[in-house]
Amino acid sequence: MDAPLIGDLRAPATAALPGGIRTVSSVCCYCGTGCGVRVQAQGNRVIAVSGDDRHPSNQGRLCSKGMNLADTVRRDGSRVLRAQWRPDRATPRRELALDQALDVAADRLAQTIERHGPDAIGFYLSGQLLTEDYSVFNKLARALVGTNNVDTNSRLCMSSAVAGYKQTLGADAPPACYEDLDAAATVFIAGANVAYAHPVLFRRLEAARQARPDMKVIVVDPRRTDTAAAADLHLPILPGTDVALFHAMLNVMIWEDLIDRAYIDAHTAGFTALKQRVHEFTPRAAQDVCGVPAADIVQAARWFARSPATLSLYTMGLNQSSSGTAKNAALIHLHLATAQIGKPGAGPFSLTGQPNAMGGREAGGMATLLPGHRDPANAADRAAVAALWGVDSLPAAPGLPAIDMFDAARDGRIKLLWIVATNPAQSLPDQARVRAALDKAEFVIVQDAYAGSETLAYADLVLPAATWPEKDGTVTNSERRISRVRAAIAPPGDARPDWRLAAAVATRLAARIAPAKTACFDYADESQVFAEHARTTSGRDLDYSALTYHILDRDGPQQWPYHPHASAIPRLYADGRFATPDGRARFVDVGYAPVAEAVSAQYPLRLTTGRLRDHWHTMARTALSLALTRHVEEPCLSLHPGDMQRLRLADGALARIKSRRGQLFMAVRADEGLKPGHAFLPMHWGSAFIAGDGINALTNPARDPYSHQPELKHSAIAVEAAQLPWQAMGWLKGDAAALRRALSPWLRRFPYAVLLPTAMGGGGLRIAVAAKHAAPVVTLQEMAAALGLAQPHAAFDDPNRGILRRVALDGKTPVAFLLAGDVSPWDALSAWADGGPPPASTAQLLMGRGAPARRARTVCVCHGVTDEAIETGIAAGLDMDGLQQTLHCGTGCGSCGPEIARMLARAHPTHP
Ligand SMILES: Nc1nc2c(c(=O)[nH]1)N[C@H]1C(S)=C(S)[C@@H](COP(=O)(O)OP(=O)(O)OC[C@H]3O[C@@H](n4cnc5c(=O)[nH]c(N)nc54)[C@H](O)[C@@H]3O)O[C@H]1N2
Ligand SMILES: Nc1nc2c(c(=O)[nH]1)N[C@H]1C(S)=C(S)[C@@H](COP(=O)(O)OP(=O)(O)OC[C@H]3O[C@@H](n4cnc5c(=O)[nH]c(N)nc54)[C@H](O)[C@@H]3O)O[C@H]1N2
Ligand code: SF4
Ligand SMILES: [Mo]
Repeated sequence: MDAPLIGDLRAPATAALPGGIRTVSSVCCYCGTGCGVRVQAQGNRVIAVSGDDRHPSNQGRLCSKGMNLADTVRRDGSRVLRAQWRPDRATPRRELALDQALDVAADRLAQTIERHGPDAIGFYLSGQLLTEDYSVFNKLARALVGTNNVDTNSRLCMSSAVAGYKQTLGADAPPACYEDLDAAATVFIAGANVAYAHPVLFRRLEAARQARPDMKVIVVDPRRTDTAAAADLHLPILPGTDVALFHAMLNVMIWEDLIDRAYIDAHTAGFTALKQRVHEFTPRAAQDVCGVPAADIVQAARWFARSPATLSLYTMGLNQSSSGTAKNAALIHLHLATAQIGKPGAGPFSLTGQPNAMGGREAGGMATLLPGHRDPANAADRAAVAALWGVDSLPAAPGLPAIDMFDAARDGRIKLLWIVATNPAQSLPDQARVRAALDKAEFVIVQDAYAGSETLAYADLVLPAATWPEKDGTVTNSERRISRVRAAIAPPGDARPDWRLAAAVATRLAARIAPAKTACFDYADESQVFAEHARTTSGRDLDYSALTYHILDRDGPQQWPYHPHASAIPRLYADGRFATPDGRARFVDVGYAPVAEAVSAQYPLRLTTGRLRDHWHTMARTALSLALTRHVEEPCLSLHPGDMQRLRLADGALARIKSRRGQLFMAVRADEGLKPGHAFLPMHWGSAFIAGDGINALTNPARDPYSHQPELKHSAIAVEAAQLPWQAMGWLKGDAAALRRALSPWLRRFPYAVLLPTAMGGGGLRIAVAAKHAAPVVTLQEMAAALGLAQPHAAFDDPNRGILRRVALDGKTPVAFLLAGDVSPWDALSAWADGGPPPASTAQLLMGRGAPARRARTVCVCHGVTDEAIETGIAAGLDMDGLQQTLHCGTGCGSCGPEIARMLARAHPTHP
């Protein structure tokens, strides 16, 4: 095992001329759209990434994140390069050789199994792993360790979609494909902000609308997102009430005879009971529950049912809910009742979040799944997989889904956690509980690629992982399309592909506990792992047992089910036969249940959380790119302007946000896209970037009874003005990763602190404290020293008032500045540091005189166009074409298009 582990990964997957530039076809490592990319590499550097116009899923398009991928492949201190270990918690971790680290892992696993049994071990994996990674981890957990405790962050993401499909259509298979976006007449988007989260699909939708202007787009989202703003009909529902809305739409369809009785009779079961149930869900009744006008519900039902082809797109607004499975089922019902499925342009299309959450579902990468869409609770399924894996049997005891796995660690049932390619100390709800679990577990292995993750702080053993674009394997995207991911460069340091680390530990563990199983993990390369995995799909609904790397290399990406001599199957269930024993789809008699945590006098606001356009999750990668951090530089809690007024909070003021589980301090921002009583936090900021336990300190771990998915989309909170009158902001030009390391210890010292990685090509820090004088002055001197501002070029100090303002220049441009006490010159200084013109007088600027320039935000990343420039253009009378021609904004990847459209609509309310 040692030879392949150490030796063969240095050569990239494509043939290369020494020293020359080579191009490798691969897939973007972010969202489940699964865009094909061409990676240009030279030596061990990635020099450019562009869209692959031969890839059927994106046809050359990329969004802002994909366009800036090259910028995030860095070696300058952002990566985990060596294994690290601590023999006990009192000792700091030290680096050790990879071989030794693998032995430590095997020893601890063997010990834990011996002392506490296999179910004292939990594997917590990720939808960002490749199918090959999942396969080996899954086999290691179930066939060698002997536990079903192998779950993934897809539990926070796709598990309600899985449960919804299985309950209704019989199998976890999204029936539609991206071509359906071109063919749909009505697109029903529920709980998805496609403009931000699946931008390349949104580009395709925009193009389809342009080609067919009578297409109708309906968006169901409590917030007026850029996606909702572009819709023909926006239903701003109260969070958590989707089931009532969908039931009411079905009620209208039945009442107005818009259902397809022949289809229902021929291809479904269970309609009568559901019909009874939805009887009481009149549009009026739903209006009261959902907060959406009854007339709009009727309109949505008519557009949905009467259109020749209706496609639904849905994601976390449905899935991340204590009734996530019911929401999925209730939406799928609408398709079954109107026969809007199995034909071009139609179907319930769950968009996948992570790049390979689909592959994980296929490979059995969840406690509740086995490879090939099998069920660990089913003895025949277990026996089939055991036979395929060449072992006698698989464990029968149910495995723990994510939240329960961490609860089990917290109460001592799980002793050893192995966490791979996910960052639970930021992304799981109720961080106090999660962090207690990580503290309590006897041994925590964290296998990560980037050095900044919050979870690393809890690791007893760190295993250095290779990451995109250093890994080879396969991923499946939302439309069931399997693509090859190809390495373009070698991993740095001791970093290794995840499956190789798993296989190497497995080999060592087998030698200790089950020598006969050693051979089970003897794979020469990825293609062998894939071949073994593909066999598990044979005869199953997703069958791609005939697919090989060779075919993928020769014929390009392929959709499943894949049969080599049949034509592709772009959409499922065209014949009305579903994946149930009798071939009939099921209507499930589900009721409406409100969110788990109601608002109260003490916690009167409804908090929802979600994504920003240019950040990815806990920002391991996106925080390294200056271009990507410029769209939204600082985290904010968005509130309705009326609520801000009531709470006496101005734009940018600091607030204290509390839930029943935790609190944090954050700046607030008015957002007219929110209804009164609602608040929104981006999910991206954790304790690596802000003071406290991150945004999930607030969120609720209540979960869906079927999918076990937590309700990340709703918690009750209270907001009040923070009593933190003294603020300081500092900035230093330089290497962003090094600055981040230097500045991050400061986060723990203040109630409010935000790190601004990459700000203006350096690193920034904003802090606030309650004390007005003594403590801050000490802090100030320290901060000035840390920023190299002891001898600044220009200074304005007034220690008695706790005010200090300093700038260091290199020639005529700032290289560092510090503002304390009153930070109002920050915007002007940072505009200057961004490359803007120098002020007439630095001294005047530091005294806070002259026009306080607002720091502009980059809307168009491709052409560096700011909101200010766009607003000026709009004020001068430019329309979308004019803005594109003069400023070029929106002419690159197009991700900023919806935002520009919205800015135009705001300026000219009559011309949307
Ligand atoms: N830029 C970017 N793109 C990403 C990601 C990223 O981190 N950044 N992550 C990827 C991943 S893993 C995922 S899972 C997807 C997620 O993709 P999306 O689900 O589209 O994104 P979110 O912002 O999490 O949530 C979508 C919307 O749900 C709404 N919502 C909240 N509560 C409710 C409700 O009760 N009902 C309804 N109908 N809507 C509600 C929110 O207001 C929000 O606008 O994005 C993927 N793409
Ligand atoms: N409040 C709130 N919380 C949420 C959500 C929400 O909407 N609201 N959304 C949830 C959803 S849908 C998701 S998917 C999760 C995502 O949450 P996480 O999975 O925790 O987020 P990431 O930042 O993607 O974490 C990936 C980690 O893997 C590391 N990594 C990157 N590439 C590799 C690799 O190839 N190998 C290894 N071993 N490591 C690698 C990165 O450095 C990073 O630490 O967050 C969930 N949490
Ligand atoms: S839409 Fe953007 S983030 Fe998603 S796969 Fe395509 S380029 Fe990557
Ligand atoms: Mo996700």
